[in-house]
Amino acid sequence: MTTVGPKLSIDGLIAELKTLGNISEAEPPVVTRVVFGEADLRARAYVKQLCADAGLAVSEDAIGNTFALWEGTDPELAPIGTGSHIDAIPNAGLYDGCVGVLGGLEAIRTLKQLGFTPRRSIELVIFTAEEPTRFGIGCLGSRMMANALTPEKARNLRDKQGRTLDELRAWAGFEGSLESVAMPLGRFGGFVELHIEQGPTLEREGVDIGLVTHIAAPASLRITVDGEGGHAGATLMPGRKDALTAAAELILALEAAAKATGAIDTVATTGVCDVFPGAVNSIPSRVRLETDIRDIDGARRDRVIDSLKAACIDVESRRGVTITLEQVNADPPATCDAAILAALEDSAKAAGKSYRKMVSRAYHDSLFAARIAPGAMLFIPCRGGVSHRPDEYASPEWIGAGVQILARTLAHLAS
Ligand code: HGY
Ligand code: MN
Ligand code: MN
Repeated sequence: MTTVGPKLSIDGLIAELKTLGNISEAEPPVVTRVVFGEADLRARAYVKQLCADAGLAVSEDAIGNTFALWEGTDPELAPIGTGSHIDAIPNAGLYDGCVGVLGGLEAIRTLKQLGFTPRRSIELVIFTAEEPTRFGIGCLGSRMMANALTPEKARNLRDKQGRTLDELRAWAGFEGSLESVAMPLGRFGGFVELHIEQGPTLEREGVDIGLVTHIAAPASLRITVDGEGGHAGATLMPGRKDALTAAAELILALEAAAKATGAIDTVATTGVCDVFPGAVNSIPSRVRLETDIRDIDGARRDRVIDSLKAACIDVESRRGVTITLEQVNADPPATCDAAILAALEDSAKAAGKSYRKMVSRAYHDSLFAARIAPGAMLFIPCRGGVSHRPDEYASPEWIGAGVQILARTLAHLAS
């Protein structure tokens, strides 16, 4: 039995994580749960029921950010928030996001079981669409809560089938004006997100808890390359305008630009490459790329973006193709709140857990929650640092330690 602090078991939490993981568009153990899809709705219903069973008041906003409130004795004070996301990219695992949502719920249940009474309310948040799969932009729910994406721009978001955010949210049952999603500064008295590290450091060093000081600055750009296409056999090589070989040059140029900064914190990936018409005997006439560029130093990341833009101009003129580039987002990095980090550090010490400070190379909803509240994150190890894969794994011991530190910290902040 894995316990949280004084003889409290998290076996129920481990079972809930497995149940949630089975709510998937793919065959378990593969987790695919794209926002506003059928599996997403079933997962939301499951988690909302767990929150209601725990005696929390559940509500949703116009795009499906979900709130589960444990009212404190002084409800006028801004609540202490915790939470994360339950949507999952294709071919993902059980723990990314879900540890922060179900672990946050477990921390609340543990505090209730121990007879703690919060002065400030404690609010569990399930952010809509942390993953960029559906609309190409990450942290949609928290981004709009922080007013970092206006309703006007949000209305223009479409998925690959051309369906708009409004169409999809209405289908999922979320009504109300997009203008109602934005929250004022101070909406939360503090925000703490529990998440798996999605990297190898904690496990490799044998450290129980990561205290996140900074969250890397993510940027995403869409590139469309238009060539001429044609018959693969009858079109001679001279004069071809092959969209895919042109795109291949851009993919390699992006990789080279990220490596050229010389900083280990600069990363760049071309994760999506759609080829049209996609027939073996037809020269590609159009290619759509989606690129992901990150760094904990925003200016250094932007220099990589500039190199990519320069490569687009060079390839376009040399190959006679037409290249259009759309910057989907280029967010600043977040600095976590020192007082909340200190509270997390005190909790780790009190629980006798080892910890270290670190940056988050993945982005999280805390990147935007930090714009409306003092916030910080705590990481637990994940096996081999693996994430965004079905073999993603966090042990009950690691999860138990994270829930215990979270519970202690929430109790401290809500007192
Ligand atoms: O891509 C990320 O960093 C996050 O897991 N969505
Ligand atoms: Mn993720
Ligand atoms: Mn995540």
